[in-house]
Amino acid sequence: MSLYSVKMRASRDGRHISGAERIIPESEVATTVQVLTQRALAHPNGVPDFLNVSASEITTDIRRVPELEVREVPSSSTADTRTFLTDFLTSHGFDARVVDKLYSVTGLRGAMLIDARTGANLSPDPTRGVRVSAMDHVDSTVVATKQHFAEAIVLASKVAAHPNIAAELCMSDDPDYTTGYLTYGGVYHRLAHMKELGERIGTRVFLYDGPSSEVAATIDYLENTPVLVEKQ
Ligand code: WAQ
Ligand code: MG
Repeated sequence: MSLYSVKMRASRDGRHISGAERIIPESEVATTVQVLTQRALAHPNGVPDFLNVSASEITTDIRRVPELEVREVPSSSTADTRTFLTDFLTSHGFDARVVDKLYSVTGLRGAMLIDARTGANLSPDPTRGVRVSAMDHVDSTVVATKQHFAEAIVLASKVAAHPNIAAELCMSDDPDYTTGYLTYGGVYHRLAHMKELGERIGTRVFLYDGPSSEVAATIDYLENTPVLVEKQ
């Protein structure tokens, strides 16, 4: 049976509210479209004035990539987490000002693609960001509510599988979800207290470390190459 890539995104006044990505068999398209539509209409960030759900048959090869290893990082406050991020980036040769970007940008439907060496924004449209799509876990199931961790590890594993992406930082923009992550070197560092409960900030940063001639191909992989994530 053919597989479909299903995408949902919802916004109000051009500002991102929610989105989701799935790869599912044809027999699950109808249910998935309905479930994701309901999810978009019941999001804590507000009721959308624009909602798009699409399903397209996958006609190219699907890549399988390994699920990242998860490591829980102890933290008892947002100050702790910010210190961990700054120290980690600095000690791995990145510019720690990336952390300030994570805490100051909100409302993109994609991620900021930032040059890991210069800090320059490489996103073709910085107001939109780069939206990773066409991915799922090999063992996923259709569920009505958002599964923050399960969905994040799929996105992070697809992104980290590209050799030109050195690291990713993520803070949920959902006001009731304060756990975020930093990926680097095949590890998903899970961070409690990424922000204070109730805050409406949140974004993603991908650190690009590769030839400038390969930026477009890397974005094409992130947006379009169908990927299934599997546990090792
Ligand atoms: N591609 C690129 N960027 C995205 C995508 C995507 N498909 N989906 C979301 N973003 C960006 C966008 O800027 C959002 O505003 C931001 O990320 C946050 O998205 O281990 O829920 O869906 O428990 O709110 C992390 C789980 C959950 C941590 C992250 O992000 C854990 C989350 P949200
Ligand atoms: Mg969100």
